[in-house]
Amino acid sequence: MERSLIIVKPDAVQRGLIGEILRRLEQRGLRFIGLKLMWIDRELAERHYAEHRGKAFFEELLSFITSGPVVVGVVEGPRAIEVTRKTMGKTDPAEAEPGTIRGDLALSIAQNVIHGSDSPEKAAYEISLFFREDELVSYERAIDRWIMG
Ligand SMILES: Nc1nc2c(ncn2[C@@H]2O[C@H](COP(=O)(O)OP(=O)(O)OP(=O)(O)O)[C@@H](O)[C@H]2O)c(=O)[nH]1
Ligand SMILES: [Mg+2]
Repeated sequence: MERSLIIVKPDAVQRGLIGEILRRLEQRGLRFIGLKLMWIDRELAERHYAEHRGKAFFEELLSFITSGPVVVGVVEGPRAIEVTRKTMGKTDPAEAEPGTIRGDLALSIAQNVIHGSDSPEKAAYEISLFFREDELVSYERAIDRWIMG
């Protein structure tokens, strides 16, 4: 079982796509064990995107992710990191396949509607940035034996 951090980015919140994006992950079978709406401040944004410090788009990335409220969540499931990334589609929506979140809902690499962790190490780090341990809820759904079996 793996966990991944997802962020419904400010563009998606403004466009009224929170439900649509969460729906796709939920219908894939992933189990939400943490979920909240928040406004990311600059300090948290810098820690979350530390790997991109020094890149040409770093300032633009920080100002975008702090430009409005986001929804952050933790999903759980077998190979949840890879499954989430495949469901999201490629980083540049122009290259993302139709049927993926970005391939259906986005056009611009700077405004690509969703974030998902890209490795188990990053997932653990990102989850700890956004959620306290007591905000994550361990449970099983009755249906899980038909999804995660
Ligand atoms: N403006 C701009 N933003 C970029 C560019 N490349 C990447 N980004 C943004 O930076 C984010 C992080 O880049 P990556 O971590 O490489 O891509 P990713 O893992 O698919 O996306 P995240 O899930 O958001 O981390 C991307 O989601 C984009 O929004 C770029 O060339 N220009
Ligand atoms: Mg990334």
